[in-house]
Amino acid sequence: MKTYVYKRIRSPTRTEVTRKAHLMFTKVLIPAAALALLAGVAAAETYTVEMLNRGEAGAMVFEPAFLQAQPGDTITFVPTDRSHNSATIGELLPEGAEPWDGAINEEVTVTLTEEGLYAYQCDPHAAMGMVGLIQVGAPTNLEEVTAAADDLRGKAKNRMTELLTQVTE
Ligand SMILES: [Cu+2]
Repeated sequence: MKTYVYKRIRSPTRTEVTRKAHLMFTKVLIPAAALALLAGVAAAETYTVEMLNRGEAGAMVFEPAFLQAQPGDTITFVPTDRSHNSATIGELLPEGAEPWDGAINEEVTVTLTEEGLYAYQCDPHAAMGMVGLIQVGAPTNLEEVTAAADDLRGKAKNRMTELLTQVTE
């Protein structure tokens, strides 16, 4: 007598279905989320500010002297011409923000994480008006910087006052 062996074709059990969904989650969805996160980080902008003997605004300038950025953006100050530096002015930066103090002829790169205004200058040429302003997000310290701009020496006062008019609330 012949015996037939039937191979049972079974439908997936509940555990298998759950397992498949789990694999889908770990193999597809988590990497997708990670990529989206990475894309968010990569979206941070990088700006370049040149230090010049002469620019569109006249002699001894940062160009652009006013910059609007977002938290996490990076700014590089490039010593295109010699004998300049970039350094924050006293306390004229947002609370909790890191000051910077570049040496003469030094290329400085800063990542700005705190919202507010960052006022900076070139030490040897500040009185000639070589100052700059960066707005990161909302101008949280606008009052302080506006009040302090009055105390700046020489042409620095005029230029900083002009830069402050470009701040948007
Ligand atoms: Cu300078």
